[in-house]
Amino acid sequence: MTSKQQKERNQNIQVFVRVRPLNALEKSMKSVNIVDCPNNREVVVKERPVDKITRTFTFDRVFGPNSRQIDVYMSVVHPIISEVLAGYNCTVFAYGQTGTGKTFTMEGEKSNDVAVSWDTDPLSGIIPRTLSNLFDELRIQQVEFTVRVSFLEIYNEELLDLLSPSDDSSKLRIFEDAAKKGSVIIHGLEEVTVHNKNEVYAILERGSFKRQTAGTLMNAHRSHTVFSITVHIKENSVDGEELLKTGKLNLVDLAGSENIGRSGAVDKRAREAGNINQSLLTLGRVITALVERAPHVPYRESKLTRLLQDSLGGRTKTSIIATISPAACNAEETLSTLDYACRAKNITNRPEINQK
Ligand code: ADP
Ligand code: ZZD
Repeated sequence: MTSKQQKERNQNIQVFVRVRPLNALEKSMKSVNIVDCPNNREVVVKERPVDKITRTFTFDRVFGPNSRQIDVYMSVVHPIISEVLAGYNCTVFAYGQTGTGKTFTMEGEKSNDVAVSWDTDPLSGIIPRTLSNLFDELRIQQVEFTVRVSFLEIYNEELLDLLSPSDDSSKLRIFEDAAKKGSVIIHGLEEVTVHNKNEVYAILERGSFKRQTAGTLMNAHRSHTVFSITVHIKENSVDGEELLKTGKLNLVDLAGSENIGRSGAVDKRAREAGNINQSLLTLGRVITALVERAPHVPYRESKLTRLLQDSLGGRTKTSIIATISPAACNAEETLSTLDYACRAKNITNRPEINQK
């Protein structure tokens, strides 16, 4: 392969920003809006409104406070569905301060109106939309397929299986996949086969219910959730040969990024309070090592980065959605998130189709 071809296969991580609307708390504090989205690629932060100092950041796409769930889905995830069906592995991360809309974006919420079904709910987020859209696409393509999903929580470097009927997650273990460099297998993880769209909602409900019941022990702000969808497709080529393709999509809702300072180090107060999130910290270090092209990348130092190693500098197509608040009172965290997201634009992956 020529070096030009090699370069062509390299693909930067795609980075998106979503700004949520000013919320009631911020309004009651009389905190003003300091974030402006002049067009769909730029976000401008009034760092010090008094002396008109602003900072401008550019991304693959910026979603303003009036953006809808469907807008984010159509720009970020819809194009990925065909990649997954072609046999690529893809990952979408949500990164940002607690309360800025990571879960709203990745999962969504249910409208109060009971007449609205989950797959037409305007508030439904990326996970339900992806499953609904995936089954539509598979039906159109008229191929033989299987869809499997898993739903995992990482809290304090422990794994919790959100789809397992058992309360015991101690049997979950991460193994390197000998057949595929950079990818891992989680032994004991429940992989639920979803036969059609009608089965989706009950499975999501089960996962979110289990998380809530475990949630009394776990701090939602500090846990990461990974929802994975694996699609196996059997196709007959023109000359009658059987073709097997596998694609996977990981949808990752990261723990709140507060406490991780702008330099990527843990904030001093957080450290003293024992609020060190090993997985989030290591994610930052992995990104730093990759953008600086350091010889050693510390993937093995946390559960999250071990699980998602292939998404960071590997063979997966990766996107990040950074979520921010528009309020002056959150300026520090907002700038920190935007700096982090900007740095991540420099990571390159070399996506490859899974062959059989
Ligand atoms: P996070 O997961 O980042 O902690 P959440 O998704 O829980 O944040 O969002 C915090 C609150 O803000 C929720 O009440 C949610 O409904 C609201 N919210 C978040 N993003 C948006 C948005 N883009 N539009 C409207 N409301 C939003
Ligand atoms: N964000 C909600 C779940 C939560 O924090 O519990 S919203 C979406 C993805 C994965 C799991 C659940 C959901 C969610 C839901 C809520 C309640 C019961 C079942 C599912 C949802 C919301 C809108 C459309 C479909 C699924």
